[in-house]
Amino acid sequence: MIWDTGDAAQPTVVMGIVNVTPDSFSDGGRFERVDAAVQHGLTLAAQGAHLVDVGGESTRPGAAPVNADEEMARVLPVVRELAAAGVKVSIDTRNAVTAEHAVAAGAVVVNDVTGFGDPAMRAVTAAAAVAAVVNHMPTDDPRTMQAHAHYHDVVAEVRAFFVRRVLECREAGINDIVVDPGIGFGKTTAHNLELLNQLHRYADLGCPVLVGVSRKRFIGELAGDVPPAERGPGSVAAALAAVDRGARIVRVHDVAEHVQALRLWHAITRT
Ligand code: HH2
Repeated sequence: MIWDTGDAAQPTVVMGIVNVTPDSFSDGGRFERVDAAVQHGLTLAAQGAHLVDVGGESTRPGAAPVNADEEMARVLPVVRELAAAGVKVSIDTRNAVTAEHAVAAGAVVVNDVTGFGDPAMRAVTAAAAVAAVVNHMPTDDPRTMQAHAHYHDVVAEVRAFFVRRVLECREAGINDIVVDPGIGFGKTTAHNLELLNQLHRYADLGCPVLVGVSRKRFIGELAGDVPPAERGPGSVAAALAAVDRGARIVRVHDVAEHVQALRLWHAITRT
């Protein structure tokens, strides 16, 4: 089972982030080369990541879109090599054609930040019989998503989206579905905090909950204008709060730090 760590002492699944992009907000450019990205993925796996999430397009607010050919040129060799090395790979893409080739190259999870609104994305994922991460964002376009950060009740609206989209994914034939409230995707800091604090309200959906808070802007803001590379402690704190409220999977840059924190947190809370 992909969402089962097999370790009762540390049951939270840790998804390590490998960005093969020149412009990711926190580590852009560092892992642009294929071999460096593969090496980084192997390092994260050795540090205790249960799977690694490979992405070729930055989705930070205002990021430039990447066409699918360019995206595939970036990610497919990385997916292939990591999968061949025995690492479980998730493909972070909003393009069905990229997802299709990535699962053929060995990816076992499709992580679509636009939340599987594209029927082609649902069809590709169902045909490959791999898992889907359904992320919430209020519009399909990362460039304009912050303009859509308006909700009457953000927790309820995201929940309604999950109910609808999980049903559509099931109808398309996807069996393994994870939901993700999309922290930072068309959300203000207040929305992010409310979603994290109310995460337990998604427990009855029957899907594991994934949360991605690592190094995000709201952490820098609340910590007092801290740049991305220095947001590790705040990221760990936010991840633990999410796990406390039911998150099964955390998507993180700093794997070793999170694994250590999770071991301690679980040891204390199950005593
Ligand atoms: N966040 C980012 C990218 N993909 N996928 C899911 N399911 N949930 C998230 O919260 C999430 C995600 C953004 O973070 P990062 O990959 O570090 O940055 P960038 O998009 O700039 O590459």
